[in-house]
Amino acid sequence: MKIFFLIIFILNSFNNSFCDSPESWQLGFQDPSTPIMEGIINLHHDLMFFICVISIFVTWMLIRTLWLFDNLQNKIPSNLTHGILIEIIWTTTPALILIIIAIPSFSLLYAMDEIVSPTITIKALGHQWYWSYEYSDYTNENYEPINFDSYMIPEEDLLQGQLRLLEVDNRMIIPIQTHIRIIVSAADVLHSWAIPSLGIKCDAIPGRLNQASLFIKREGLYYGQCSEICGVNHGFMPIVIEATNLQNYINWIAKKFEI
Ligand SMILES: [Cu+2]
Repeated sequence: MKIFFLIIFILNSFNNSFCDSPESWQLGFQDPSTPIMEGIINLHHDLMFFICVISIFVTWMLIRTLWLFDNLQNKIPSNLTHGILIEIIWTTTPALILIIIAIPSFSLLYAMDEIVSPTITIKALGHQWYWSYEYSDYTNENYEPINFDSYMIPEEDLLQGQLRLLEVDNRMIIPIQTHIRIIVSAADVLHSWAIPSLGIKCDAIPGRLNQASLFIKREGLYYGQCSEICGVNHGFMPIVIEATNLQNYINWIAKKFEI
């Protein structure tokens, strides 16, 4: 059995494909594709260190207290009611830990809000129950922007290898290594535009424009889902982003205008 797991482990370490969609029994994060998602994962790992240390310390204290609260274990009980030193320690230590946690947390929060002069602006609009995308930077001779709807592919139409409840008919295509601004809104009710690998979760609110910035580092297919309960088909309005190189992106844009 051990050898079996060892073989799986070795084979896995040779696997250089990325996890950009949910997997069965997955417990960890999907692989990051933006600097923001890398930051989120790093912050999670930093916090996990403090969580482990505090949990172990508190458990040890609880067990020790229960064990010693007994006249057989502890013949002469302590009659201490006040202690300045211990009060200082148990006030300053948690405060210090909170400050240590706050610094990377706030820097990540502000980094998420930063919009670095975007090259492309794309609008993502939530509907009951699909997403539509508008590339307002490019217009045809009638000043109409590129605009298309993105519906989930029903289970019976899926091709071999396609992901159930995650595949769409028209993917949102964007170039890699480019600063992109996403403007998120909704046409009817609340939705939320969320893609785990990109570290984005942006509420889509009717009558309001929310913005998020994107800088995708590698090519790939990124899968996300609506993350604000929006009605019966909430679970059937996935998001698929195809990140490709600049030339492919330009060809795709050009093709949109040929039709
Ligand atoms: Cu929804």
